[in-house]
Amino acid sequence: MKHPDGRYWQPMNESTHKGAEESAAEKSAHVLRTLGLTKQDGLVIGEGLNLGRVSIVHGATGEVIWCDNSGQEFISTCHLSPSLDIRPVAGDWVGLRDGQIVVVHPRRSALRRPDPNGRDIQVLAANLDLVLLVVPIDRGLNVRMLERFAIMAWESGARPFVVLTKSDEASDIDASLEDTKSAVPGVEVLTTSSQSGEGIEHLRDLLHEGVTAVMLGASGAGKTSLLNALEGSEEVTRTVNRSGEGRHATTTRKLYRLSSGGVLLDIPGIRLLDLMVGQEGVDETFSDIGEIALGCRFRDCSHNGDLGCAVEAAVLSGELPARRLENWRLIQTELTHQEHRRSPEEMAKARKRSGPTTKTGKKNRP
Ligand SMILES: Nc1nc2c(ncn2[C@@H]2O[C@H](COP(=O)(O)OP(=O)(O)O)[C@@H](O)[C@H]2O)c(=O)[nH]1
Ligand SMILES: [Mg+2]
Ligand SMILES: [Zn+2]
Repeated sequence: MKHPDGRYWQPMNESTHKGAEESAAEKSAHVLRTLGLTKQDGLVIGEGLNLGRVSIVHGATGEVIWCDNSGQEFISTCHLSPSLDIRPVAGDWVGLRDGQIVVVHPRRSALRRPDPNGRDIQVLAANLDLVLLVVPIDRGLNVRMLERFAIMAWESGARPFVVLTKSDEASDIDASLEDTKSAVPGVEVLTTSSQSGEGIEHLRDLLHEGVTAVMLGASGAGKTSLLNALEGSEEVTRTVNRSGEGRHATTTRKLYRLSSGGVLLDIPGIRLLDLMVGQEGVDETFSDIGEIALGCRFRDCSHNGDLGCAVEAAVLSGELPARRLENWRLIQTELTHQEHRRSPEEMAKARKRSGPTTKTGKKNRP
């Protein structure tokens, strides 16, 4: 993204680069990288603005971690300019002028859920790379919940990744892994335990610099424990930047800079009712059904008593578990309900305002 007014920070200037002191541009770039800025964010807007990332928004103010022209980092509570046409959320990149959020940068992905009234869409977090689907397996896998988390993740435009938790208390890990693979085909899976430390190192590798992630999981799934396991031992030996300040000294309530370099945005625990259903997310999550459906006689086959239905034939032959088709039907019904509650015009407007969906996110597919 190019903008005539120039960049947030200037490209490194040769003479300052040669100097012994870290240039302001380098400092800013460093701070913004620790906040998760990547090339995909296309960080360009008008002059006289400072770039920052939103940690949390309360009413008419937002907490923003930002950088001034000298490359110094600040955390400020900023008013939302009345001229904003979009309400910023955690993870948004914003332009600040005189302590006010005056620009919300276009989002490259956004996690959404239906508003309590069911008519609007609430954006939970923006500019994500990774949505960790945090699901416990101490009492076996809740397949329906995982499917629904996956749909919501695919709808966000970010990459879903399954984190199975509490493996230390699971009686049959292999069965849960199998269930996961059939519930969300093609999505990567990691088994973890915050108790034994299993999978934690892998999770750290995943959450490296430049990656912004959220944990999508029910209350009690083990999200806070994972965060503690991730940070626990590393906190002590965390890297210190050249100015001598701890890189991760600043942890705000909703935006965590992990010792592994990535950024974790804290979102509320999700209940099944909150789940946002969208056709693209359903198609991605049920890609196995989609593939079999290519063999249905009619393109608009509803896989429900239709003539020449390959999906129902696959259930009869045992190729497709009956439960899988049942879940797909339930979700299709729910999708119709959600869409009826919102007018199509509202849906289109909300999408346009709140960022792209899987259409643009497909390139992130693992
Ligand atoms: N055995 C076991 N218990 C865990 C593990 N992770 C979390 N728990 C327990 O599960 C409960 C909920 O964990 P918490 O991290 O608070 O879940 P959150 O609501 O998703 O943040 C707590 O009692 C934890 O001690 C784990 O890996 N193994
Ligand atoms: Mg928690
Ligand atoms: Zn069919």
